[in-house]
Order: sequence, then C-alpha cells, then structure tokens
Amino acid sequence: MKILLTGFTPFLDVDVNPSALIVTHIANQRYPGLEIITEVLPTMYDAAGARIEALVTEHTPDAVVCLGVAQSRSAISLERVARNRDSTIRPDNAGAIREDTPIIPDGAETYLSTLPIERFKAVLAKQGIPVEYSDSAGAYVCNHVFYRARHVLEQQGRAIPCGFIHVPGMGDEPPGLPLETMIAAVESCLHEIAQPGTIHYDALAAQYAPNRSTHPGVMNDLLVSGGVRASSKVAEIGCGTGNYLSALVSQTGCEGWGIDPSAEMLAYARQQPAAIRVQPGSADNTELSPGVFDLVYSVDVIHHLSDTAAYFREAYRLLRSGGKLCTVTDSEEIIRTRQPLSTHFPETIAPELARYPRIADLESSMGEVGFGQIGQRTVEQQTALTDITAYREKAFSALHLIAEEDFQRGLARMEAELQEKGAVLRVSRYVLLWGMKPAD
Ligand code: PCA
Repeated sequence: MKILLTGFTPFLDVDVNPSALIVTHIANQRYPGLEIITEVLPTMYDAAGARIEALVTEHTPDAVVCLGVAQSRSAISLERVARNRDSTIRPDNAGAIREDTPIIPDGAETYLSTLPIERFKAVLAKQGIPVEYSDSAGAYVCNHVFYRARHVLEQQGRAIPCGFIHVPGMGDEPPGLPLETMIAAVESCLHEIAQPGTIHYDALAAQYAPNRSTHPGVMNDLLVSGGVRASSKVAEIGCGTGNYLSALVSQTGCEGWGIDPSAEMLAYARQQPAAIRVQPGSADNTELSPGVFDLVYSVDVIHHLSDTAAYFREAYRLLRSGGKLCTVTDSEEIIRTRQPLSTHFPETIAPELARYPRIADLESSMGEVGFGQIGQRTVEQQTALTDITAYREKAFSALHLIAEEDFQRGLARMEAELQEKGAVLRVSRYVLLWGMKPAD
C-alpha cells in the first residue's frame, strides 16, 4: 500500500508549519507494509497545485492525504469538501492574491473527500484526540491543493481515497495541540487507511503515556487478590511516576500512598489525575505510619534493592494484621523466556538473572520476617509491536548490559520479524508474590 502524504511550508505569519513537521517526522519512520511518499508543498497556489498533480500522476499512490495548518482551530479537522474557488485577500508565498477565482474554469463546483473520515473520526475520538468534521477548507492554498488533487484523480478515473486534514497550531494550550498528538493522529489515520479496523498500538501508547506501563494482569491481581476497595489504605514502595497507584485509586476510590527515592519521579507522580499522596523515602524506611495498611506492594522494584529482607520487614511494619504484601517481579523462568528481549537478545539472559533475586529466596525471606500464606501467581499480556523504536534506542536497561555486536544482531532479528509479519510479538509476564501479615 502506497500513500502520498503532503504538508505545507511556512506562510504569512505561520513561522513553523506543523503540517511540515508531521510529514517530516513520518518520512523518517518505517511502517511495515506501508510505503509513504511525503512532500512539503510550497504555500503557493500554482506551484503547489501543479506539484500535487505531478505527485499523484508519477507515484500512482493508493491513497492521498494532504495536511495543512488552520491556526485558529483547536481540533483535527477532517475536511469534507473542496470548492472550486480561490478567494482571500491574503497573498500566497509567491505574492499572488486571488479573489473569487475558479481553480479550474468549468470544473465541478465541489469535490467531496473520499477519505474514510467517519472511521478517522471514530478512531481519533477513541484515542481522546480532539477531532471534528469541517465543511470548509478555506479558500486559500489548502483548499486549492485539495481541489486539484481530487480533480486530477477524477480526470484520470482513479477512485482512490483522497482528502485533506487541517491540524491546529502547535502548543500545549488550546487552540494548539502538542505536535506528538498530531503525529499520533495522522499515523492513526494512515493506519486506518492501510489496515481498517485494527488497533494502532503505538498511537494509543503515545496518547495514553501516563497509563502506558500498567500491565492489565498485574492491575487485576492487585485489585482482586489484594481485595482493594474504597475503604482500603494502600502503599506502593518505589511508586516511580505513580502509574499503578493512580490507576488503583481511580478504579476503587481507595486511599493511596506512594514512596520513591527519586524527586524527579515524584514530580511526575504528582501530576497523575488521581489524588495520590507521594513522598520521598526508601524501601527500608518509608516513614509511613505502622499497622494501618491493607495492601503494600511494589512493581519492578525488588531487583534494585540491596537489602530485600529490610524491605520485607518495613512492609510488615506498615501492614495491619491480615493485610497483604505483593511483590511484582520476574522469575528465573520469565527472564529466560522474555519475548522479544530474551528470544532476540539471548545475551541479556545471564546478566539479568544475576540482577534479579530468586523467587524461592524471596519466599524464605518473607517467611523469616513473619509473613504467612505465601504464594505466587503469574500474569501475561501479549501485544503486537509495530514500532520497535524503544528497542532501537535501547530503552530497556538489559540492552545496555550486552556487547554492541550482540545488540545489533538481535535488532536485525527484530527488524526481520517486523518486515515479515508486520509486527513483533511481545509477551509481557510478571510474577506476583503474595504474603499476609497474620491476623492476631
Ligand atoms: N495552511 C494554509 C495554507 C498552508 C497551510 O498549512 C491554508 O489553510 O490554506
């Protein structure tokens, strides 16, 4: 599938045109099964009009998506209709001013977008991205290009999806939208053209970045086995940016405390939507009140601790009798079978095993501290990765533990799988190690 994607240069008082940034960003990505021809068009009626016709004719794309900026709008605008009219007092970048001038004399008065804009709207709305239909692409260069793209396709008898999307200006405050959000929106639209009805995981992850790292299996077991309800008091040791704690609090209405040694992480945690109380502290000295918590837990933390017994003692101190401790970590078996990490980069296995404590050792340490009802559960989540940037950029610490040539070999395996299957299967598993402070 080949898609032509265009944006525009700066013009008038628009010094930076987000449509050009989006197009340039996408030009530098790889999308399995998708060839994307990109071009930033000059903001000039005649030059841009001629260029879009040439691109459509030369490349014979399967779909055409043109982008431009509409500074005053606050949502992604799915243009419904192109009009056969140039008409503004504003000059284009060549100084041309057109008032009430037909684009193609005797051409159709209007052309409708043939992009699946209903599906675009549904997909973007689901991602929480502001999106709306628009019945006017203006009467300036954007409308001109939209009209000429549709016109040339009509003339050539090619019934392919073709249309125009206006994006707002850039910025964190309305009417602007953050550039990443607009990129995610356009990627989702391209994905929707190429693979209608399937989920575009990366855009979702980008949009829901705050919740990105909560594993549904972990969340579910914390909620169910932890018996968390509105009256519960919960403490997370090593809460980091507070993703789990915030999710637990917003799902149950419980009271949540988070402890982390990193001030930077806590600064993020304080921005979480749920009301969580976070404060600096360490796993062996949280400075929280003793004997009041129904659930104490940690996720992906225990292998960072030098004294795991001290963590268990502190958790025991915090819990009320009958309260539960849950330590979410990786077992030896999980480390050996991590996919794609261990399957594609087998050299990570040995150093990772060296970093993680054994479950059996943790269990005996818990027993020594006084915990009862010790047991474990494994949860799993599978995802199809269509973007392996995080691996290319070594976003996982394990990838820094291996030789560069081993890393490159593993990356080549991932690239090959991505090419061949369109996605890399990721299997994310955790062990939840539970124990209870005996009731007196
Ligand atoms: N927006 C202008 C032209 C180029 C652009 O990005 C428009 O809406 O016509």
